[in-house]
Amino acid sequence: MTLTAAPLRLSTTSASFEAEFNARLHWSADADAAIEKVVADVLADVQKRGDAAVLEYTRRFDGLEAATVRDLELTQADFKEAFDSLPQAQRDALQAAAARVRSYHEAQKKASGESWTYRDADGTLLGQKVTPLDRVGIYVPGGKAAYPSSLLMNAIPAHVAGVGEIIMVVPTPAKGSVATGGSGAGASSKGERNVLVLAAAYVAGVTRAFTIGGAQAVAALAYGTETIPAVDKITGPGNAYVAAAKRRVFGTVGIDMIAGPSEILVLADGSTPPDWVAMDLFSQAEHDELAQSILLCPDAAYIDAVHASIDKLLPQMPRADIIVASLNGRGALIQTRDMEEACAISNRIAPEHLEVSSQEPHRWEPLLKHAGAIFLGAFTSESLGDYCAGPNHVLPTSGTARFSSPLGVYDFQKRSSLIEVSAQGAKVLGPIAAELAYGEGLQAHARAAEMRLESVPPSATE
Ligand code: HSO
Ligand code: ZN
Repeated sequence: MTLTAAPLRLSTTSASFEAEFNARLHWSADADAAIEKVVADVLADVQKRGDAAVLEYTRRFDGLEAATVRDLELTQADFKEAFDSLPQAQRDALQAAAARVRSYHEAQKKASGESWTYRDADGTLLGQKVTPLDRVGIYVPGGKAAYPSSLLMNAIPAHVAGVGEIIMVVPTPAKGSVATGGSGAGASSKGERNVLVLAAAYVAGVTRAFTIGGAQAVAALAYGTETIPAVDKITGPGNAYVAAAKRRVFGTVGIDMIAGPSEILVLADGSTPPDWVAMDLFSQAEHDELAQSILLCPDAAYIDAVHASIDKLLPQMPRADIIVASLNGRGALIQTRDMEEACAISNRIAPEHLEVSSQEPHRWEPLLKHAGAIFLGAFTSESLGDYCAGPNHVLPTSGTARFSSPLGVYDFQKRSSLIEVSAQGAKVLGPIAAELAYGEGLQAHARAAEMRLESVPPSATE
């Protein structure tokens, strides 16, 4: 069977544009009642029974047989061994990527992650103290979406922020396992380990790691067990069970975001080789059947050329079936009246990744407001950002770039306000506070403020 890519072709001048555009763009990750039920039970059970429940679910879902949770813990020696086992080129690439991601996040910390104070006219000191989280958990999916690059993107900003301990969880299902429960004799506590993930853990400086996954791993990190320490925040992508579990433990711990399928939007003025654009569209389409790849361009002949490139390049792609499902399901090639209109539509979509594939990227960039990451110029392929440009590849999806930001150092920090009022300052603030407190009927608040006005400083009373 030959695969044919048939992404929706639209023009903003057509009468049906709005209806077709809205139908194609819509994405809803509605909660699945069956998943919610399983996850709620797993969370409650791990909270109640700790290690014993983690062992039981790991046996049931991953087919891993372990007597204790300690048997599921990876060591620094495991990380080092994985790293050392890689070919030199892969080790070098991991380290080069990590170094660039580190320096980007160090710059981010300098620009917006430092404490500050100032004194107002009464000598009152005001400010903000920035502190890192003590301990975070990073979820790394097993299976087809196990991306070592994502581990770097989560762990490095945590490290740069100064997080004390980074606990990784990564499911390692038993070799050839099915979710039927442990078979007893012969079963092992060692599942299919992803060497690149362990090597990335070495490079990124993960503190401890457990080969557990699913809702049980999220529960263990959120509530803590006898062996697994409770963390303050859980980050990292996962399947529908992991996403549901993260939503539910939010409040007990912080979470990063609930990521939807990958998205790329290419805004093209027709000057980039069409093959490049076709491959960039493929690069997100190959992640997932539900990924979204969109081209916006004012030039119909150029859109035809990109479509021809898609047809030409598709047969070479090992993941052609995923690419076709994604392009045909959620992809679109949209002809706009001009580049200004293309920018306006891009803002409506608020894509995760936005490529400005133009000779004049800086002309259009000021018009672009909503996007997780903006890639300027024909040489900036989105894939460079996924691995090694430096900025984080954990980005807001599904239009959430309208109100949220890439994962960053700030996600692993928190802020405390600092206030130091002088005797002089108390005289100014006291009456204001007292007035408002009486208005709210809160006498103690008012009196606490007024006492500072009446009294001499404590050091003067013997
Ligand atoms: N593009 C993905 C991240 C990734 N790409 C990992 C390759 N590996 C985030 O949307
Ligand atoms: Zn990617």
